[in-house]
Amino acid sequence: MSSIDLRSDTVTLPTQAMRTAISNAALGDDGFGEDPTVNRLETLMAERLGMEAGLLVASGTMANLSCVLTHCARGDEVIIGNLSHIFLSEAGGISALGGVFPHTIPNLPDGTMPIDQIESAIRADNIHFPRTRLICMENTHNRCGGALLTPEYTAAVVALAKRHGIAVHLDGARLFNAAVALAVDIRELTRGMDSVSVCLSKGLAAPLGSVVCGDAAFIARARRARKMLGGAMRQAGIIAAAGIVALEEMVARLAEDHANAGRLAAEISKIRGLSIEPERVRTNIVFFDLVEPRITEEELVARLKEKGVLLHHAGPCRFRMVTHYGITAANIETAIEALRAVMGS
Ligand code: TLP
Repeated sequence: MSSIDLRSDTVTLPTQAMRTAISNAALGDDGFGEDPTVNRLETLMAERLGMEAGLLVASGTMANLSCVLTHCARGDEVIIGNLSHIFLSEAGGISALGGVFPHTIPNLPDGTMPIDQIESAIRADNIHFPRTRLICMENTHNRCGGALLTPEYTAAVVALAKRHGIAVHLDGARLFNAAVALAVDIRELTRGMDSVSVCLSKGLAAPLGSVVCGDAAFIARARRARKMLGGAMRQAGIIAAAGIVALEEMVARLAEDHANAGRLAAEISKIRGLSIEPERVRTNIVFFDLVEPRITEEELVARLKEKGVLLHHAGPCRFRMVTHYGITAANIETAIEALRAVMGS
C-alpha cells in the first residue's frame, strides 16, 4: 500500500509533463548566462510577479539567505516574525553566514506582525545600535497554519518600511497558494517588495528550485551572493524546465489542495481529543493539537503510519498535515477515517 503522505507539500513528485520537459530542455552554461531554459524561467517568474528580474536558486532556504545577504551587511539587523521559517527553520544561516542580527516580533495567529511593534523595533541612528536594514514577511505563513497576508496588510508594512528607508523581503515559498486562496493577482501581493522568493518545489510540484525576484540591480547583486553560497549551477535548465511547467500548469489546481485541507480541518474539529480552528485553514496547511492524551503523541504518529497515513509531528502535542498534488479527495477521506479510528472517535 502506498502511503498518504501529508507531512509536507515538498514530497510532491514531478508530473509526467515535467519529466518530458526536463528531458527535452534546451541547455547551456548558466555561469555564462547561456542556459535558455533558465533564462526563460527567470523572465517568466519575474513577469508573473510584476518584478524586473529573477534568479533561479536551489532551494527556498538558499533563496531567503541570498536575499538577506544581498540586503544586509554584517552587523545589520532584520525585523522578522518569531514564527517565520527564516528565523525558526533555516539553521540560523542569516547569522552564521551573514552576521545578520534577527530582531523578532511576535507573529499573531493570522501570520501578521503588529505594525506598531514593527515600527517600535526600527532602530534610531545611534552608534550603540545595529542598523535596521530589512523587514521580512512570509506569505502564506507556514507556522501560522498557511495563513494569508492580505494586500492591504503587506502594503501597510511596505509603506512603513519606505518611510524609514528600510527594504522589505517576502518569503513567498507558497505565494501562489496565497494568490489563489485570496483570488487576487499575485502582483497585488508583491507590490513594493524589494525581493521575493517563491518555491517551485512545494505545492507547484517541481522536484527542486526556487526563484528570487527583485529589480535588475538587486538580482545582479543576489547573483554574487548565490555564487558565494555555492549555488551557481551550470546546465540548470533541467531544473528550470520543470519550473516552467510548474508555473504554467500547476497554479490553478492549488484550489483543490485548499478544498481538501478545508475538508480535513472541518472533520478534525469533530474528533474528540483533537483541537483545531477549522475557520483558520484557508490554504493547504492544517495544524491541530492533541488535547486529550488518551494516546501519546508518538502513538498517534505510529498508529496513523500503520494505517498508511503520514503526518508531521510539529511540536509538543502539535501536528501538521499538508495537502498537495499527490493527495486526492479520496485520500483525505481515508486520512479522516484513520484519524477517527486512532482517536477512538
Ligand atoms: N518548509 C518545509 C521545511 O520546513 C521542511 C516544510 O515542510 O514546510 N520558507 C517557507 C515558508 C517554507 O515553508 C520553507 C520550507 C522554506 C522557506 C525553505 O524551503 P526549502 O525547504 O526549499 O529550503
